[in-house]
Amino acid sequence: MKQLSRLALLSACALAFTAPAFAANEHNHMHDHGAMVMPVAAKASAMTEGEIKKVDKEAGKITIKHGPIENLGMPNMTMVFRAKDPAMLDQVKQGDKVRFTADKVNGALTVTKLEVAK
Ligand SMILES: [Cu+2]
Repeated sequence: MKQLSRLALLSACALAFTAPAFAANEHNHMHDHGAMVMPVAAKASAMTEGEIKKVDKEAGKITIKHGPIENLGMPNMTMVFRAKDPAMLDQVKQGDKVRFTADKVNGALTVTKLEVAK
């Protein structure tokens, strides 16, 4: 009996630990497999929500009012990013709500993935 209740407690803990990781990754289908194995890494690459403030195709830059970006340790703010791929700038316009991932590429904060939120 003692053994059994201890086992039940352990599985309850495991469940509590696992559930938020799955919930956080529902947005991020690309990383579903990673989430199974490494929840922490998957969480770091979760997409951030934002709104396009300005698109500068000539400079290859994009201004986004964004929510917290966990992998960069950033709070909400409006800032300029470089676009990893110039084609990204054709996908969006001022006022669009987007989801994106950003990272430091050669020292510059760069949008590495961008999609319009539906
Ligand atoms: Cu920022």
